[in-house]
Amino acid sequence: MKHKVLALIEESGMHYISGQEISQKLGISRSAVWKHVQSLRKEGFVIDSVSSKGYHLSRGSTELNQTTLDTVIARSNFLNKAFFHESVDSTNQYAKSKAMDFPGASFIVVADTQSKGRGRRGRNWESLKNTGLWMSLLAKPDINPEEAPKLTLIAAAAMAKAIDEVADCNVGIKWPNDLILNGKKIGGILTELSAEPGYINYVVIGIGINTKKREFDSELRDKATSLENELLDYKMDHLRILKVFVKHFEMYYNQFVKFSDIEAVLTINREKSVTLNRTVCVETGGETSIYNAIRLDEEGRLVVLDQAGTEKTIFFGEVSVRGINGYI
Ligand code: BT5
Repeated sequence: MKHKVLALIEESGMHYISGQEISQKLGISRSAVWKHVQSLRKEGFVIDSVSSKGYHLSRGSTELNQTTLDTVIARSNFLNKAFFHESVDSTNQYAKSKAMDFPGASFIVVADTQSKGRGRRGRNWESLKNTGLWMSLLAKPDINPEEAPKLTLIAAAAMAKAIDEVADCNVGIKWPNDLILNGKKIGGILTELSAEPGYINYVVIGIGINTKKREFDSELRDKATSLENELLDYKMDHLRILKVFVKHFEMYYNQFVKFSDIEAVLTINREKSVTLNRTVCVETGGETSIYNAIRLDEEGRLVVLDQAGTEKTIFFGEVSVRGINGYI
């Protein structure tokens, strides 16, 4: 309930909201509202109160914790639950372990650190404490399992836009799941599916974003970077990135699940692509082939040209883009 009180005070922005209005909207007494406000103040929220006007948030928290994560959920019409942890093995793994405990629910899991963060195909994802935003969304969309890879494109578009807005930069997308800044990887997406033929039990979309200024070890130095490493003016603010991401994700997700429409998502993926018009190596079944990437089709698949000029469509398989220098 505390986060709902906070969400209402936050929503009123520059204006005061009366204790009466909060108590009516949430169906609790005015003294209960007051107790929640007191408890929020203890957590560092600076909430002014004026007897004839009500409450006003003069300084919110920028910290991402269970309370602030709950306010994101309170505003969402898609997410029902949030789990914040200091440490987990993997937020994707944790989300999966909770999938059956909350039938019908969509939820978000965030952790400060992961001891076994994972990339695609069992690869490692380095997730040191307080160096990045490590999160997973679990949803139960009523779509054909074959459509699930589109959720990676939706997450890429929503996160790239969120980071652009919050950190004032221009994030690129390396098809289908890498987020790129200044030629290096700042983030990756891992979408995992539990399905039966024609039916999705749940899908988990895991996203990792490097935010904090830091040195990467020798394996990652040439290809990984973080927002603070690249952007002088940016100071890590996971809460803001998450809020803006959820807003965009929800919009694209609803459009997709309700109307099978990913047009806006494709436009962003095309505009932000660091893959198109480049030479790409495509690895399938241990074999690597070289193509020219020419477009994303209406399903979000990568269309390439082989050496003989014949078009081929890539959906699955590994794509690594060959650059002259650096990671892309
Ligand atoms: C990915 O895989 O890029 C998907 C990464 C998803 C991570 C999130 S964090 C929250 C959630 N919970 C999880 O357990 N996972 C998700 P892939 O395309 O396979 O890239 C993996 C490769 O990226 C590794 O083999 C490394 O080379 C490199 N890598 C590892 N850690 C990195 C980091 N922190 N930043 C940039 N690159 C990294």
